[in-house]
Amino acid sequence: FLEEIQNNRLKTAESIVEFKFNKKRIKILNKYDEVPESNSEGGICYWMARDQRVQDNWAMLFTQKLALKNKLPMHVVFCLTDKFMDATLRHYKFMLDGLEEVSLDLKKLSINFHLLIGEHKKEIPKFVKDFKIGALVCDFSPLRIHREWVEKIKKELPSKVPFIQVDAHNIVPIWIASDKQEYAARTIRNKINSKLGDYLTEFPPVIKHPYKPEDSLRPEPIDWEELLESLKIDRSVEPVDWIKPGYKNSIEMLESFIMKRLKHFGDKRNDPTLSVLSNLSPYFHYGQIAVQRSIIEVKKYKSSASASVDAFCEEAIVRRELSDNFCFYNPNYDNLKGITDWAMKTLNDHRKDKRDYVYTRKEFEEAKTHDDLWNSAQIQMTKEGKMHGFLRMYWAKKILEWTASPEEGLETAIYLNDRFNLDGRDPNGFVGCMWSIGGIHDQGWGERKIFGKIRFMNYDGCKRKFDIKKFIARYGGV
Ligand code: FAD
Ligand code: FO1
Repeated sequence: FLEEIQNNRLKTAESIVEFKFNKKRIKILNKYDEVPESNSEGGICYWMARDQRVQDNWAMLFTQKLALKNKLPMHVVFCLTDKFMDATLRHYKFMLDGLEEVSLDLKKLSINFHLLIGEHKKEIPKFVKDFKIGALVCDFSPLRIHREWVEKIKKELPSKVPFIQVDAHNIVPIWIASDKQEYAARTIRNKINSKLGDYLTEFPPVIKHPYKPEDSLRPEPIDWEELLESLKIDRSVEPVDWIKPGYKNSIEMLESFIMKRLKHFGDKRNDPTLSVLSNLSPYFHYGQIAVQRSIIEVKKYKSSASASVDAFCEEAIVRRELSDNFCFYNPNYDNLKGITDWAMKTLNDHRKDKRDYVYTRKEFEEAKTHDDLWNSAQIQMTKEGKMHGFLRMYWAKKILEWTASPEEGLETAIYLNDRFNLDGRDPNGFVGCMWSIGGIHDQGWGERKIFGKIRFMNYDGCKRKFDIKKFIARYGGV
């Protein structure tokens, strides 16, 4: 797969210079859009954050395009902070192992990789000044932490340095897909699918960079082991070993999905006792593989597995880009102020309903509820770092039912999801929890205790869908 993909990139274009880069993927964040002649000798810099990969990365490609055009060197910087949304050892290990591969891949392409440690708002502008950077490129995330980084860096940048943002995560750039918060998948689906002809293209290759910086500007060698040791992070959540981080492993996971699981995806993706899912979400979250790459490759099997290919595209394009849309246009994407009026009203109408069970966060975390299926799903998440997608809905909805208030329910679901799922701290996660508990992107249903009109799910419903005894036996959530 790796060679075949690289060959297809080379067939598309020898390099980004010949490739017609779609300018709608970029947004000029300050008032300059040309690289100034003077004081740019240090080169062009890509500040990498969400899309942690070399190839198939529009932000990386735009950086190289600018550097080649201006005959300048190219730098990539990543700023590491140990205060990232309570991420634990499990998450930092997965991410740093992937970044180590990025640094090695960039070295082979004569592109410098610098790992900065500290606050983004200080370290990035400092790097731009110290290295006489002529233009700064960044990638895109709708989350407030990233948007604050961008805003603060923009204020600190030397005035002449252009600051350009590229949406390297979504296939249809977020600002092209829609200019407002969408109501549901059905209202964004056509807005995205009708533009795939323009945006779902092959990628040109990132090539060996011909312009080298002066020797004094060489990056420091990185001791990755020592780096992980030095982080002040919560080490009580262990790394998992069933999924290996990094670009090469993500392509292998894509290949195994296509070869072994895709054909059942269409009709079996909601059965947690079967191994049918792509298992790509951890790689998507850290940007170690491009969603666009996975779609290009999966679509090649349209003729032999049409329903599965359509289902995968619906999830990985429409549902995922709907999540980015929600987080981008709704500042309250992770709290109940962000849900619709009908949903808030219905939850308020049932705020005083008697809860048959109420659990503490610790009891939830330790899978100590009365429900063996819920406990098994929790154990799958804490042990494997990835709960099956179908069970995440049931799991979150039960937390609404077994906490004293919807606010506490939502906070608990987001906390546990982000603490244990490798793919946590992601727009999909906030939207997944807000859909389950706050009914976003959903309609109202028959009114019931506690839930009001929020879609209800229960044990018997799961029993009808899959062999819950088999799942419970596997995870022992008695
Ligand atoms: P596959 O079924 O193979 O799907 C492939 C890709 O499609 C996924 O990687 C994802 O990018 C996208 N996708 C699939 N289902 C959804 C969905 N419901 N919404 C948005 N995109 C989707 N996803 C995360 O990435 N991080 C999270 O923290 C997260 N938390 C969730 C919490 C709850 C309560 C719910 C209901 C869903 C959550 N999801 C989250 C969405 C979904 O469950 C996961 O994306 C999916 O299970 C990841 O596994 P996979 O890649 O093997 O899935
Ligand atoms: N991005 C960073 O730029 N620096 C970090 O230190 C960092 C840590 C981190 C830990 C867990 C995790 O799930 C993601 C993390 N990210 C980090 C990546 C983050 O997803 C992107 O920066 C996004 O742009 C933020 O939305």
